[in-house]
Amino acid sequence: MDDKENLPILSNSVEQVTADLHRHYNFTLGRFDSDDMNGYMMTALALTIRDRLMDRWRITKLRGSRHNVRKVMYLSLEFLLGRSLSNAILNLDMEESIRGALADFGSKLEEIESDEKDAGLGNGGLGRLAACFMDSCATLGLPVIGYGIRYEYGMFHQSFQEGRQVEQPDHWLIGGNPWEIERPGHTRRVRFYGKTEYYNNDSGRLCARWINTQDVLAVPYDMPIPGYKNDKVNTLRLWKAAATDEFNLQEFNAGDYADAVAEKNLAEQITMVLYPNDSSENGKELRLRQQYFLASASLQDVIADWVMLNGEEFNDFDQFNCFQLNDTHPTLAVAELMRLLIDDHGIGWDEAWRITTRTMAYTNHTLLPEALEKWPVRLFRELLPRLLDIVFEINARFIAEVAHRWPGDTQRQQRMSIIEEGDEQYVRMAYLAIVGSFSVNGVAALHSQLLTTGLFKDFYELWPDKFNNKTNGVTPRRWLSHCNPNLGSLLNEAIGDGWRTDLTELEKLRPLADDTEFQKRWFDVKQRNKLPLIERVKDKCRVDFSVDSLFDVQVKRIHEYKRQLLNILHVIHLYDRITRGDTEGLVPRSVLLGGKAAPGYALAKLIIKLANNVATVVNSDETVSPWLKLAFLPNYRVTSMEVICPGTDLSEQISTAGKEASGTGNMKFMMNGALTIGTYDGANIEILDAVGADNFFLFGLRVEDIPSFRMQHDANAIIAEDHDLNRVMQLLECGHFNMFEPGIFDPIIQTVRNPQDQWMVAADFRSFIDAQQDVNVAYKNRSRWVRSSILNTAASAQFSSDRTIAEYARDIWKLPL
Ligand code: 26Q
Repeated sequence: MDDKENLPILSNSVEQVTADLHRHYNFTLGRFDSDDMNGYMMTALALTIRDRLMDRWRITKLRGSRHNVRKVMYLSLEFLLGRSLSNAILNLDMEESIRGALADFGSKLEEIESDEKDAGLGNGGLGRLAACFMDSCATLGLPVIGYGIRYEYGMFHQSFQEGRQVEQPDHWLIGGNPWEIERPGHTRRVRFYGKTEYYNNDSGRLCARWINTQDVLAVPYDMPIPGYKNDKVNTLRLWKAAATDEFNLQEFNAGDYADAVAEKNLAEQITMVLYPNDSSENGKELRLRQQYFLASASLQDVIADWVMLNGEEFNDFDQFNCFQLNDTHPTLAVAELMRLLIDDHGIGWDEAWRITTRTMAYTNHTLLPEALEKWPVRLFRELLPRLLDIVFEINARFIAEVAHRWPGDTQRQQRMSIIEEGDEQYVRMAYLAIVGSFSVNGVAALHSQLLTTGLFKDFYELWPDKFNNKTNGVTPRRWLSHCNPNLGSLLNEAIGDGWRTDLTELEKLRPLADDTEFQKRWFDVKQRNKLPLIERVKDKCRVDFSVDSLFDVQVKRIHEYKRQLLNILHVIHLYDRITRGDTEGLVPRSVLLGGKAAPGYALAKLIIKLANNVATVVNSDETVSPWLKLAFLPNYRVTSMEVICPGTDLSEQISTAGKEASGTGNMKFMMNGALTIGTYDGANIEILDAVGADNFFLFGLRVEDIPSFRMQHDANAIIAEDHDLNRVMQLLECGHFNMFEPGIFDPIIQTVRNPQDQWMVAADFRSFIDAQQDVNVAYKNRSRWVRSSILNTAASAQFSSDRTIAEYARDIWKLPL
């Protein structure tokens, strides 16, 4: 080790941390008074911690950039980081000294932490998964760099007006982001529009170049990703768009100075806002610009580093570089790497294709056919003409391969073509990703299996070895250590603290599940964890949850396939029972919903309105509210989940079978000792296998049952024959929850009654109600419930993202662990 690699490491003594806090507060931030101290104190504290990350960061980078180190680039349009302060404190083991230093200012750590805004650079599961993966990569000491976009506005802020969702912009960078480091020296240039020109190079070879382009600069901002107590700090590089200096020189010279400067906005628009849609928003040009901007800037970055170390020798580029594509969103990277190798580095097609297809790996996150991304060729041609040439060439060669393998099967050629034909041509991004990658993975066992038998069957027949499964996971640092310190202490006392880095240690809990003394302590922790959640619900929803009730929670994006509606129907059913006086054996229940609807998704927004209206009726009825409460928590985000999952008894994972690729909230709840009521879908299946059927409430149709069930049953007959469902529908249809807003819920009623209802709400109602009755019975037997709760945590080890990342490293990335 040379001395550049010695860690000077700033001291973590209370004295040194106090001095640094003072220095940053007074000098870096220029604060002399103590008005509005907390906001600035948060920044001063973040800078104090960042100082301690710097040398570890520099050394991690130095080691990762040597020429014989294989590295991975995780490309994602979303990184849903949430807050970073508490995570850094945990991973650097600084809590004690910081608490000591803050005492000097008369501040409390909890209050300062709450001043940090969430980095909401993602929609939901896919974005949060990227963040958990970054944490695990750093903790496992793997050379993985995240590449994403520095959106000026993250996921919108949600509030309710008369029960309806209202969206407000999330200007999260206001007040500054103390974690990011701007690196203007690594700025890249990304091209748009223009056309392809062919020319003969010096050796007479026909070459292509992309001319008359309108360029945008990509400026990187690096965020540190600290590993857990291992002195490693990885990098998340987020790109911001900036205008080039020559931007609209013409107008500028014509004297339209102000107009020319205003035009800069056009370039800077690219990274202005996150698309708040968690299924594809088709055909929006700005979105395609974002995708290419990320792909091109990131690839240029990696190639520039490569050339610096290796010169123009790309032969073994694939041995040292791997790009993981987080869904199809960054898939233009396939065509862009081809372009860079061929046009800018003079490599022939076959060699460029060999390098590309040994470098790219693709993760799929959806089974909904309507969510598969496709782009109109017309738009693609205009924005990225040179890329389209390359996509067409990739497709021509690929179709020739298909024709060779299945001679005469023209239908198959059409089915598999990267270009969808029809009135309008489209580029099918998933097919481009599969053709251009050496690995294609799903995110849970069922999902990966359904990809090979359904959506991507043809491709599986051609290349069975490309396909694999990597069941998702979540980081136990944030989702157990940080969010649930009460449980953490109990675990430490019971089984030692090895679980913090090796979650399989949780298995040691199993023998304690029947220990009544331990059960009592476990129960006490859960009850204590309900208190902050009760406060939050009271504060944000004006609803009082009783600590003695069963906490029944469904938090996730609002989607028909996730079936929040089924949950609401259950609440209406309980309400109906209670108002009829049928409360015998009933356990008091507090039902919590949370989640955002895409602003353009009318039915999802109406489901929110229904939930809020039902809540008003249920909570204001004095005969009902001792038994049942319903609240919809506004602005659900990463930080809310940190309060919610430790206090939850029952986790609702009730998607229509075959629709939820994996789910990751289900794992966070399980780790924190919630029991799951769930369908046979996504990672629920693996949770059920791990914990056993006695400790899981399974209900509903299975994927394989759905087609034949649909042939034989229709929703209206089911409703007519099911007394309870019939009453629920009557309450909805008579306007009981919308007395002064007649007819507003008709679209919801229609979906439940629709014989073609894709989401099978009526079909699964009876089974769901029965499973909820089992939950009720189970909760009354405290010892049995707590035993199950302990066993859930004990069996949750496999849902650590450390396990997931170890599998990516071994099977796809070929990184030594
Ligand atoms: C695409 C094109 C244009 C605009 C938006 C989008 C877009 C953005 C986000 C499409 C999809 C998403 C997000 C999808 C997502 O979060 N999927 C979830 O991924 C999780 C992690 O694998 C799984 O656990 C969930 O089951 C899956 O729904």
